[in-house]
Amino acid sequence: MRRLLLPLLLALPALPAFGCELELENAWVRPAPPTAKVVAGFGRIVNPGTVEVELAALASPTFGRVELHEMKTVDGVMQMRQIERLKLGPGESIELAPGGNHFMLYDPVAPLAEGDAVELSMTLACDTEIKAVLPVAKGPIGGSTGKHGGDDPHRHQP
Ligand SMILES: [Cu+2]
Repeated sequence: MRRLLLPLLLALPALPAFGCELELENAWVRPAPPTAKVVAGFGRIVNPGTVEVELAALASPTFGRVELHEMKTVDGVMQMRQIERLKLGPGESIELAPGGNHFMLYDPVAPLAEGDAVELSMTLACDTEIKAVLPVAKGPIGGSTGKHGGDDPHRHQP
């Protein structure tokens, strides 16, 4: 085993920031009543690169604060908790969907209506900033969202 160890260590140089990026796919923000102090956003965060990427911060010019949340069952009760620093290895992704992980957007500066767009920036630990625009819609746009197929075709819940 010792003979194998050395070549392995040599094959792991300090990884440069090259290829450090995240993509946000099929993202959308759920419409909310004008009085809502918080709205939720969904989509899929993908690491298309060749290095591990760490999401350090989220922000939006039209919200006071943005967090990434996960749903956890604690003592039989569903609770949401902040994912402080999401890490995705090369090729990994995380799904944000109703009933599960989500963006939590606090304190909108103006009411959101369907058809609006929300700017979101993701700051990575490698000092890269990724900007995305999320449509305000009742479901992911560009997916197979049929108007007659009910409100939410994406039911991942058992
Ligand atoms: Cu939340």
